[in-house]
Amino acid sequence: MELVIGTKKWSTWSLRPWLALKRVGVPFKEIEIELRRGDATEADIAKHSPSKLAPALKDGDLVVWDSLAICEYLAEKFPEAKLWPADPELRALARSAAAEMHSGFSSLRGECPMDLGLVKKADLSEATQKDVRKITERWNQLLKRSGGPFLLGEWSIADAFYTPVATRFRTYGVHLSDYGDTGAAGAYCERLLETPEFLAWEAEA
Ligand SMILES: N[C@@H](CCC(=O)N[C@@H](CS)C(=O)NCC(=O)O)C(=O)O
Repeated sequence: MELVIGTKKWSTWSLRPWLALKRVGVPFKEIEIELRRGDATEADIAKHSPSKLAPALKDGDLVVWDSLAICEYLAEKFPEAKLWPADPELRALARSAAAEMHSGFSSLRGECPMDLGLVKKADLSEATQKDVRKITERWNQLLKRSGGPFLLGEWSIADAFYTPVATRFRTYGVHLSDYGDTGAAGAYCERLLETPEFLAWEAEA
């Protein structure tokens, strides 16, 4: 298998399936394409994927694009890796959380882009503060339900989707205690940034 990814320090979308593939544990080839070069980036990604966006997974002559679709493909192809929780209710909640991240929190995403080489105190807009409050509430709610240590118990695709969020909080000096956290969400945020898989990505970024 080959995973086409964007520049590691910036590409939140690429980080998610990369973490999932590392959890699966099968060898894969990585094709890193430099982002933010306009048409040149698009042309380079188009050699691999019809979406012209990173990430894309190549498995034989099959190309799967979009981070969530790639994670779902991996979960089906490697059921023993347990990329979603085994319990149907926890699995439904994990899918809800991943989908909510995939389609939402646009203010946070726009205002606080992932940049693993940056530390910067940011004055967050009202809309982004609202996103942070909602994420804090969601993390606390789900951690309480599952008992942790990850969002829905054992590490799952939902955690892959929130790892880039944790890097944004670290980069922009966002303290979850200022947004209603009583401790669990902040500890979870740190836990996401301490997994061996994320540390390996960061070391290569
Ligand atoms: N919803 C897509 C989004 C993919 C996406 O926007 N990828 C960005 C990189 S993170 C990209 O390829 N941008 C092209 C560029 O920077 O020129 C997914 O989840 O895979």
